[in-house]
Amino acid sequence: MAIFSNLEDNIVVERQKQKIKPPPMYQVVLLNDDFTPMGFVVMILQKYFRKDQKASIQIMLKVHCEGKAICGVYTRDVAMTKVKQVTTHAKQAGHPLRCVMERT
Ligand code: TYC
Repeated sequence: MAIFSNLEDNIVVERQKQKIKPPPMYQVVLLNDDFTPMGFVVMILQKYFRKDQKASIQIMLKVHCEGKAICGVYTRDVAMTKVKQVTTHAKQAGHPLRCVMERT
């Protein structure tokens, strides 16, 4: 909204084109390795990405077979938090599981 005063001192209110854009989105991606147990990856998908057991197993198997898979798409801060949580949890458990974010 913009408010002007014209030559006759009238108040003129103009509606401006909305400039708000949707936020950039980031996909959180799990990467395959040869050591992290499958059950651990399934647990991670359930705990941090709110997937049910069937979806978690499907995503884990896609990573295992194809090298990577998308776990979810989030705004920047949420995606960064998920990457940190997964990486920290894996490290604490002694697994080399890698999780990264990519701009969509
Ligand atoms: N490839 C692992 C294994 O055979 C399983 C695995 C799946 C590891 C997904 C990481 O993101 C991953 N134990």
